Amino acid sequence: MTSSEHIPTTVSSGTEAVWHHTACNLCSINCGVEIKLADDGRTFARVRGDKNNPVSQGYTCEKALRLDHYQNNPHRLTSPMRRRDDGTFEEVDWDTAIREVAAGLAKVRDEHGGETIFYYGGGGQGNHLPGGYSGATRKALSMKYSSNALAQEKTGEFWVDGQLFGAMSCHTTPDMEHTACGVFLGKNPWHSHGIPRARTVIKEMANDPDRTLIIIDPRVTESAEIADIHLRVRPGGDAWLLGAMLKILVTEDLADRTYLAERANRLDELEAMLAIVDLDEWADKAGVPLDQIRHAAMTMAQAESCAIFEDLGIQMAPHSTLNSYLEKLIFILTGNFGVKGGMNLHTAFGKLAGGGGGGDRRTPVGNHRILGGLMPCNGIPDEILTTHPDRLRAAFVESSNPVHSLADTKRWREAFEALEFSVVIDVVMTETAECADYVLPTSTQYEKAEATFFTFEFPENFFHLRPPIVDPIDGVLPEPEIHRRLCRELGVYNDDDLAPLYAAATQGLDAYADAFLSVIAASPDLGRYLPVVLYETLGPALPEGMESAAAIWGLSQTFVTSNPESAARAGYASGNDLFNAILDNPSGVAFSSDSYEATWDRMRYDDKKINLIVDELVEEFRSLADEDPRVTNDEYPFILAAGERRSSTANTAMRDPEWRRKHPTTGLRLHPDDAATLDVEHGAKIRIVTKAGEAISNVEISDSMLPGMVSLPNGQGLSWPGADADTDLGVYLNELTSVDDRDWFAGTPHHKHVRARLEKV
Ligand SMILES: Nc1nc2c(c(=O)[nH]1)N[C@H]1C(S)=C(S)[C@@H](COP(=O)(O)OP(=O)(O)OC[C@H]3O[C@@H](n4cnc5c(=O)[nH]c(N)nc54)[C@H](O)[C@@H]3O)O[C@H]1N2
Ligand SMILES: Nc1nc2c(c(=O)[nH]1)N[C@H]1C(S)=C(S)[C@@H](COP(=O)(O)OP(=O)(O)OC[C@H]3O[C@@H](n4cnc5c(=O)[nH]c(N)nc54)[C@H](O)[C@@H]3O)O[C@H]1N2
Ligand code: SF4
Ligand SMILES: [Mo]
Repeated sequence: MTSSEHIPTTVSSGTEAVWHHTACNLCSINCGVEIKLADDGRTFARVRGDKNNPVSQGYTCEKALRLDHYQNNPHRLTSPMRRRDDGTFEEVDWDTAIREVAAGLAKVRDEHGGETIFYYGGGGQGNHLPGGYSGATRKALSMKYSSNALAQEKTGEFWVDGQLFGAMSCHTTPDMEHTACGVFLGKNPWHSHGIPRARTVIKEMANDPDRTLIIIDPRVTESAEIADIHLRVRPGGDAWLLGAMLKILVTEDLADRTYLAERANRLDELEAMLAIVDLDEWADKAGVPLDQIRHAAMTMAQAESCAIFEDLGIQMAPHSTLNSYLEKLIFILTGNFGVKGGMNLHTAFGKLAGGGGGGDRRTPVGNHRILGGLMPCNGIPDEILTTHPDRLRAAFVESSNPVHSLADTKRWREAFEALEFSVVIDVVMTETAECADYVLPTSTQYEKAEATFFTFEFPENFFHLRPPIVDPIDGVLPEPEIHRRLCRELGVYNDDDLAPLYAAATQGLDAYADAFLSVIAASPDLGRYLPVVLYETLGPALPEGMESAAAIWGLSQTFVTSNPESAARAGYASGNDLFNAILDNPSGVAFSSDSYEATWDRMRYDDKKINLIVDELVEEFRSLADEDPRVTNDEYPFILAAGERRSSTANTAMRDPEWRRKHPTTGLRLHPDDAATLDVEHGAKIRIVTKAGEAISNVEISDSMLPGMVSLPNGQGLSWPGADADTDLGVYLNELTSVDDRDWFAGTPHHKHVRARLEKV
C-alpha cells in the first residue's frame, strides 16, 4: 500500500550481512544505530551510529555498543504466568491468560468502578507505543487514574511551564546547538545526555572562546570538568543560588527590561518578591561565593543567547517545583525565551503526559494534585494501603518496574500484596512482575516496530519509527496485540463495526481516511478504542512487521490537522503524506519545522505574554529567608544522592551485571576526607543507613564529591539468576528511600537528598 520497499522487514534466518536501522533504547535521546546480526540471526554482532539519523547523525555513547545485553537476555519470559496461592508462578496459555486477566479486571470494575484500577507505565526510554495502545484497554475498563516515571521527576516543571506560558502543553526546550551560553542545572549531560549528541555539543561549547558552558552541580562531574564555569552548589542549596541570581539580575541592571515590558506581566510583583533576598546570606546558604554567582549571572545576561537545561539534581531535591520556577525566571528575565539559542516551545508528535490538568484533579484518597494527568508516584502506595472506600484496588503495569524504580520498595511490595488484582506486561520477570497476579510476556523493542514520543527538538522536530530487526522469540506477543485481545475479550466492539475499515484498508490510505471518518461519525463509541481499531484494521495492510505502526497513522492525521504550518514547512500537506514519510524513513524523519516566532504563537495566555508570578509558590519562596540548608543532622550526617547516572546505568533496562564489565561503576562515591574520617579504603565495604532501610556497598573514593555528600548509581540491585548479590548487583536504591520525602506541591521525590549515616563494615 505504501512505497516502503526499503524498510527491512523481519529477518527470519541467518546470514544476511546487512546493517539494520534502529535506535538505542537506553536513554531518551534514542540515537539512531545500525546493527549487524551474527549468523544466528539474533546476536547483535556489531552496533554503530546511524549517520542517516537526522538527530544523532552517527553519534552514540559507549552504552549503545552493549545493546545485545538487552536483546539477548537469557532470562526472557516466554509464557504468560499466573501466580499460585503459595506465591510461585505457573505457565498458562495465552487464551487462558487473556480470559482471566480481562475477567479479573472486569470484576474489580463491576464491583468497585473502573476508577479503582490504575495504570502505571506505558513506556520507558525507548518504547511509547504500548502506552498509546493501552488507551483502548483503559477505556474498555473505564480506568481513570494513571501515572508513570514523569510523575517522579518532571510534573512540577511541566506545571510551572503551564503557569508561566498558559498551559502545560507549553513545554520548553533548550536550543543548545545554537546557544552562546549553555547552562546545565542539576544535570550531567556527559553521562545522562538529555540533548542530542551531548558530548559533542558541550565540548564544542566549551572549546569555543565566544561561547560559555556553565554547570551547576555539587559534584565535579565529567561535564563540570570541561565547563567554563562550575558553580559547586551545596546539595539542596539551589533555591538560594537561583534567588541570588535573580536578585542580581533585577538590581544590577542585567534584566532585559525592553523585552520584559513587551513580553511579560507582573514584573513589579516579581521585584517585590525578590526584595527579601540578602545576597551575602543567600550565597552562603547556597555554598557558592557571591562573586562566582554574580559572574555567572552576568555571563548569562550578557551572552548573545542563553539556554538552560534543568534536571534531576534540582527536580529530585528540596524545593523541587520552586527550583523549576526560579530557573525559568532566569531565562525569561534575560530575554532568552522565544529566541534563537534560547528556550522555545516545541511541537510534539504524541502526548507523553495525559490531560492538561493544572492540579484541579486530585487523587481519591490522599487528595494529592494530579499534574499532567499523572498521580504523583510517591503517593500511590497510600492510595492502596488504606480502608478508604475509594482506594485503588487493581493495577495494570506495562513497560515499567515501579516496585524497583519508585521510592520505598518495601511499601510498594505491601501495596501490591493488598491489591485485589494486578497484571504486568514486560519482557522479563521484574521485581514488579514478581508481585503481580499475572505476567504477560512481550517482544523486545528490536522484535517489533517501536517509537518514542520524546520529540522535544526545535526549530526542527523529528520522529523515528523503527522497524523490527529480529524475529520475536516464541511465546511472546507485542503489546498492541495484547491490548487488541483484551479489548476483544471485554467485548467492546465486534467485526461488523470494523468491516468497512478492513475493506478500505486494502484500497490505500486515502480510501482508508474517508472510510474512517464515516465509520467514526456513525459509531462514535469506536473512537474510544481508536488505537486498537487502527491496529485491527489498518495494521494488516501495512508492511510486514509494521502492524503496530497503525496508531502512528492516527497521530500523523492529528499532527498535520493541528499544526498545519509546522507540517507544511517540513513538507507535509496531509496526514497521509507524513505517515508515508515516517514509514519510508527507517532512520527517522523531520515531521515539523518552525520559525522562532512559533514559540509566541504557541503561548496559551490570550495576550501571549508571560505570567511572571506563580502565586502558589510565592510563600515557599518567602520561607527561604528563614530556612537554613547549612544545618546538619547528627543522626544522618551525610546527604546521599540516590541515583547518579554513570557510564553503566540505564534505568532498569539492563539487568545482566555482565554489561558493566568494562565500566564497573557500582560503588558509593565518597570524598577522601570522609573516607579518612570513617577509616575506609577504596574498594572496602560500607553500610549505608537511612530512615527507610540499609544497604552495603563498596566504596569508591573520589575527590569529585563534596565532603558530606555521597552518591550511588541508579538502576542497580536488579536480580539476576546466578549473580552474587554482594559483589555483582550493586545497591537496590529504593530500599533506602522513603515515600514521605517529597515536594509539597508536585509530590516529586527528594532522591538527590536522602539523609544517610555511613558505618564501616
Ligand atoms: N547513563 C545514563 N543516562 C541516563 C539514564 C541512565 O540511567 N543512565 N537515565 C535517563 C533518565 S530517565 C533521566 S531522568 C536523566 C537524568 O539525568 P541527570 O539529571 O543528569 O542525572 P543524575 O546523575 O541523576 O543527576 C544529575 C546531577 O545532579 C547532581 N546533584 C545532586 N544533588 C544536587 C543538588 O542539590 N543541586 C544540583 N544543582 N545538582 C545536584 C548530581 O551530582 C548529578 O551530577 O538521565 C537519562 N540518561
Ligand atoms: N532512587 C532513585 N530512583 C529512581 C531514579 C533515581 O535517580 N533515584 N530515577 C528515576 C527515573 S528519572 C526514572 S525515569 C525511573 C525509570 O524507571 P521505570 O519507569 O521503572 O523504567 P525503566 O527502568 O526504564 O523500566 C522499564 C521496564 O520496561 C521493561 N521493558 C523493556 N523493553 C520493554 C518492552 O518492549 N515492552 C515492555 N512491556 N516492557 C519492556 C524493562 O524490562 C523494565 O522492566 O526510575 C526512577 N527511579
Ligand atoms: S544511551 Fe547513549 S547511545 Fe543510547 S540513546 Fe542515549 S546517548 Fe544515545
Ligand atoms: Mo527519568
